[in-house]
Amino acid sequence: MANKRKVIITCAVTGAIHTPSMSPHLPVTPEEIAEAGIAAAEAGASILHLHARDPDNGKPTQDPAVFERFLPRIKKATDAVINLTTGGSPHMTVEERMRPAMEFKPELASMNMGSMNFGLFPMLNRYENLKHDWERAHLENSRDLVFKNTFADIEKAMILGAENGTRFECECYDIGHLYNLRNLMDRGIISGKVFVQSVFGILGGIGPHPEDVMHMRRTANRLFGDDYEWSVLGAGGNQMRIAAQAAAIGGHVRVGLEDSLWLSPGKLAESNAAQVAKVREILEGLSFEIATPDEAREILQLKG
Ligand code: KMH
Ligand code: ZN
Repeated sequence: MANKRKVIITCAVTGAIHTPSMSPHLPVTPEEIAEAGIAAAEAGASILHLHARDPDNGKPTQDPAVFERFLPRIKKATDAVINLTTGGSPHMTVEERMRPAMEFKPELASMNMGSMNFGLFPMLNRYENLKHDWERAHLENSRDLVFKNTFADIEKAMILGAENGTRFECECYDIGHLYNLRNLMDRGIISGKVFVQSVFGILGGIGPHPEDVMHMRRTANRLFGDDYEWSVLGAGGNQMRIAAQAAAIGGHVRVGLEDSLWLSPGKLAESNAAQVAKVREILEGLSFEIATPDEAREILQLKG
């Protein structure tokens, strides 16, 4: 008999980690971000996690005016849950990172659950010809970068977001981040069902080994019991493998060019929709059904 559990697919369309020189398919302009988001939703993503980029050089920006150029188009064409980043880029200040969520009051916003090293510099070995100066600095400067998310930062952002009815994709890059979230729950800073997005394979966080995925799941089960929904994202080439493993043990999945530029080893993903279609095929092959946007709203207790 088919397993009737509904799996939520999030698509993270462009992000702030990869840069335009790494793939010609990375959405950069508002038009490209809108088209990519709409196609991903049509392919089966019920949540769209969105960042913006400067249309001229692809550098991440949190300027609400740039979000304004693609959000209405996506909202008109899809009923996908809009999830705006508060992570922005690890190089930005916390205040800068909060601007789009404060302006647009989305159903969901990302919330990074701890400060950490965020090592992007190993990518310098892979990409020698970077078109824009900012791309090299972005990778090089990550040797000495702390992605700052103190308890004060998280509390302030969560309280401000909650006033707007926004709920959070709580991004946990390591086991300690689960304990941070538990502490926020215990102090009433966040309540209701929490949405944990476990991130595997960022240098500075937990690795992508199957044992890491199991450890994350077991710890989250112990800390949160029935009070959470779990999703995973695997960075780079770990994306599909981690999605399949996590789905098999009760997880939802996140794909998209923010997290991986690849469709399979050595083959760039030509679109976000291609990754959504691939993970959908894997999930349906495992006899799972895919959650619609309204089912995702219900599962995650969103304002709708
Ligand atoms: N880029 C990811 C590893 C955020 O937008 O808040 C995590 C992320 C951060 O999605
Ligand atoms: Zn993001």
